[in-house]
Parts: sequence; C-alpha cells; structure tokens
Amino acid sequence: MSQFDKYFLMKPADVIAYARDQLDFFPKDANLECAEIGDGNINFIFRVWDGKSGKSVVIKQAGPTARISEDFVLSTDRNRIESEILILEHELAPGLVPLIYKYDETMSCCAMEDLSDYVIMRRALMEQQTFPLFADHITTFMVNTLLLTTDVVLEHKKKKNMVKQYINPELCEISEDLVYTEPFNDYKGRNDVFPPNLEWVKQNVYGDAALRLEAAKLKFEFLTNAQSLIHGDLHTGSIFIKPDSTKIIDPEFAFYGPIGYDTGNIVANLIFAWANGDATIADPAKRAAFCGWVEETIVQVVDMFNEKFMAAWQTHVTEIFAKEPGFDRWYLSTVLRDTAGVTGLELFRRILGLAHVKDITSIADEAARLRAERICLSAAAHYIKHRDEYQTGADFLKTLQQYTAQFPRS
Ligand code: SR1
Ligand code: MG
Repeated sequence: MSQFDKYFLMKPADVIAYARDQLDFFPKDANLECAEIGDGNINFIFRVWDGKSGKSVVIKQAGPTARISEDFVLSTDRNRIESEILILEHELAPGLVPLIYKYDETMSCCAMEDLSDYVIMRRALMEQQTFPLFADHITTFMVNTLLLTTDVVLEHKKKKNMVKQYINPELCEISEDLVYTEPFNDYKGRNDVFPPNLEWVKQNVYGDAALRLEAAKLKFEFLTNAQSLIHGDLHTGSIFIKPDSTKIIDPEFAFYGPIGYDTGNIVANLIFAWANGDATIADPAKRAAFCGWVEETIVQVVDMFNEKFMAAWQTHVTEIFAKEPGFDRWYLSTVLRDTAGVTGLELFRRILGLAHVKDITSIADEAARLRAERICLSAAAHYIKHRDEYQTGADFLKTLQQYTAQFPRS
C-alpha cells in the first residue's frame, strides 16, 4: 500500500514523497526540495530538485476544478491527454517539447523534463528580449504536429481512432465559451473589460451584428472541423524559450480541431507582444527595434509556415484525392483563412474576456492601454470579417499597421 494509491491534491511535501517513492529518477541519498512554480489558470505545477546531484524534475497535477476558478469543473483526464500528446509531439517534432518521464493515472499527474534554464516567452517578450530562431522553431512544430495528424497524411481509420482518443469535451467547452462566445456578448457576465474602454466596446463589439455573425460561423468551425490534432492553447505563455531553443508545453486543450486555431493563436500573441512594446518602450529607437523584430517575426511565422507546409505536403501526403493538382494550395488557403479568424478571436478574448494577458493588463498608463486595446480590437474585427483575404505574412502585418495609423499616439 502507498499513500499514492488513491487520488488526492498534493502539497509540496507530498510531491517530495511522490518523487522519492514513485519516480525512478533521483539517487537513493537525494536531498529533495520542492516548490510550487505554476501560476497558470488550470493546474498545479511543482519543481523538485536534489541539491546533491543537481537533478531536477517538474511534476504537474490536475485538480478537479481549474486553479483560476472553481466554476470550471474539469475532468482530470486532461493530464493523460497532455502526457500522451507531449510524447506524440516529441515523435513528430523532436526537441521542441519537454520529455515526459511518467504519467500516473491514479494521481492524475505527470513528471517531465525541468526547463528551468528557459524562460516563459510572454515574460521574455515583455522584457523586450528577441528570439531570432523562434519563427523557424514554431513553424516546424506547427507543420509537423498539425499536417502530420490530418486525413491528408494518416490512414483515415487511424485518424478517427485518434479523434476518439483525444476527445476533450470540458476543455473544448472552455474555449467555446471564453474564445468563441462571451467576448462578443458577455452573456454569462464573466467578461472583464477595462472600465475606460467599456462604452467603446459596447458600441464597437457587442453592438456589431456583422461581427457577431462571423464569430458564430467560426464557433461552428471549431465545434465541427476535426481537421488535425491541435495543441489547443498555443499562446506565448505555453512556450519556454532561450536563444537557441524553443519548447512548447501545456497541450491539455489538445483535440481534433481546425489547424488555424494554433497558427492564429501564435500570430495574435505576437501582436500582444508588439502592443506591449509599442505602448511601454519610451525610447523611439528601442521601440522601433523591438516592435520591428516582432513585425518581422509575424511575417516570418506565416511565410515559413506556408513554405514548410507545402514542402511537408509533398513528402507526407498519402490520401489519393489530396494529390489532385491544386488541392494543396486550396487546403492551405483554408488554413490561412482560419488563422486570420482565430487571430481576431484571440485578440478579442484576451482583452475583453475572463482570461487576460499581462502584455495588455500591465500597461500602466491609461491612455496608452486604451490605445493598445483599440488597435488590437479594431484589427481583430478586420481579421475576422475579412479572413478570406489573408495568404501571406505581409497581409497579416498590413492590418496591424493600418489600425496603428488610425489611433495616433497622444
Ligand atoms: C478557465 S481557463 C482560462 C484560460 O486559461 C487557459 O490557459 C486557456 O487559455 C483558457 O482559455
Ligand atoms: Mg496552459
């Protein structure tokens, strides 16, 4: 009998005992210490280290509700999904995810590689650090994990089994509500709008019937388009980074959904980094350098994704009808359309909805924050309403630049 034969929510002392008893990782004479390191919305994350050997591990446990609010009752099966997906992503995109050492169904926890020598990308970007290899790394990750899990590549019965294996109703419901519905109508009263922006939002967002219609169409895409095994929450808080390496974490929202959900999240969260730099860097030369790098990265992400997607298509396609001349370009154009739609949705939901991003909330100057929010929200509406018009990185950047010019700096 072990105390870990029955599920309970662990505290740091329990995690030390767990690491000692349940992991074949630390030496017998290890001097273990533990700290809770996570500040995410959903789970409990601990780092355990041995001062003697220098070895360390991360243990992530799923609770019965989200850490951010007990309103969200969630199956702890999400920890299985996360562990299995990280193992699969390691096969598809080696070196771009942390290693999983163990998944424990009883305790709904997993042990994984400690990435303490990396930083969370959102925080690094808010300190104006730049990462010249990021576009290359993230596009390899997205093309490999997304295209290679579609019906274009996988035998269709195998793909359908994977749809079953990664069905994720509760986490999907969070996105259906928080991303696809509430930002446009606040029907659950959970939106969190920056008070000086409330009247503008009522008029320009809640009051825009054409926008709500397009968001409704996108919601039904998300509900029904089992295109690919997506990460499902691919924002800059789900990325550990250092200059020469990028690691994607936290795929607990993974399920079979539209490819554009992942690609659009990356573009939108780069736009948040840009908005933070644009609003907070006082020195014009430093601002131009950082924001210029983010702009270039947005363009590179879209263009490198396009190039790598077409190249991988040539190598990996198995479905006979996907080999019809022109089908590849048509398929990619639908992904880019969805990317633009989701870019807009993520911009809306992180400014108006329940779960904000620090890039925006940390802008201390009220006028600067208002301007940053309005640039993002106006561009967001354009990405959604004109989503058919986006094919290249330059197309995405043009919209951001167009709305930046509409809101002059005061
Ligand atoms: C209730 S969870 C709120 C948000 O945090 C996660 O990281 C997802 O982005 C989710 O939408
Ligand atoms: Mg997360």
